[in-house]
Amino acid sequence: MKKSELVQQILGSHFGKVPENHRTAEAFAPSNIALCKYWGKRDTDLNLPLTSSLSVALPAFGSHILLSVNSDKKDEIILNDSPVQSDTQFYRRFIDYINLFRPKLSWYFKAVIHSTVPVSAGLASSASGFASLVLALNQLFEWQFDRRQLSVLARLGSGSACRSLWDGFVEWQAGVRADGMDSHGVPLEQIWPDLCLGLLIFSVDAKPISSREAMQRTVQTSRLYRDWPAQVSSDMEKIKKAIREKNFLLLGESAEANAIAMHATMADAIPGISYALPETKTSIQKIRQMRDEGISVYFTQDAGPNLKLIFLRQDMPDISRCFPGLQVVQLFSAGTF
Ligand code: 2P0
Repeated sequence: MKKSELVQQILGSHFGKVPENHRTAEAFAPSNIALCKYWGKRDTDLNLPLTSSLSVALPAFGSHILLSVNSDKKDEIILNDSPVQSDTQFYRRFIDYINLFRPKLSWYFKAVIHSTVPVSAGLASSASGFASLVLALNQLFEWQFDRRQLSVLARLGSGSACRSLWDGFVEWQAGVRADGMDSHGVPLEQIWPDLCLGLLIFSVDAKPISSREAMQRTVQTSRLYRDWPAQVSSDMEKIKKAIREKNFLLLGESAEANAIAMHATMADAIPGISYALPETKTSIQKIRQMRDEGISVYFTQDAGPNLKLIFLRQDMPDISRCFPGLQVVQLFSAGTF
């Protein structure tokens, strides 16, 4: 099934309808960091994953959008106060997505976006971007869809966006259906106020290879990828148990092992893929050394060189001392420390 057919099916009688009130819709969605990663698709058009994944939201980092009808007869995107040029990948991805919902060819959108997430830095800017956009579309067109339906729609923009419709822990259940209607985020009810995440940013430059391309190459060429689904099943169980029981050691060990296994599948792809910078490697060594000294800190790494440290609030002073540039994010009440 093609993306456009699926959107028509989901929108039903809303499809092609121009809203009566031409007001401005406003929405915010947080970024999210996976503790159990999404890496590999069973359907590249619908962004259907081969395995489930689990993330935690970063409420202080995300995308805020004002979406309205543009009377100027052209699509217009303003990102962080600057117009986005039509020859950029950002513009094309945004317009390709919004075309799925355009009620008439003569209908144009204006989107004013403020993102507090560095674009293309492995901090999931597309996740909060597409999630906020779908929330705004839901308002503008008065669909009144629930979050799970919106999660399905956000996934069509970017897989990880389906986890950005909620705060806190969210499981993206892979689902089995060919149309992907059972592949969406499901929020976990547990909260963990003492859990902290620290961002260790070494570079905000665009990645040498997009995560989309990297995961596709990994699925197609990496022999180690054969073991990935079993690794995810086992890590997912451990991470959910750790969250239920507030067992920090189990959470840290399982999330870190999951990230290491994901990067191993990439290294094994042909040609091999590595996102690490020298600073990534020395910081990983430092984290291991800190653990040897009794400080409970773990890391996860996405499709980029930056690291996200996982630790408990009580250890924040020690960890901030060892990593002076660390940006600590509160996960269960908005703000940074
Ligand atoms: C994740 N990543 O679970 C994993 C870990 C990167 C590494 O989700 O092709 O931008 O748009 O579905 O969502 C990045 O992948 O990819 C990602 P598409 P997406 O957070």
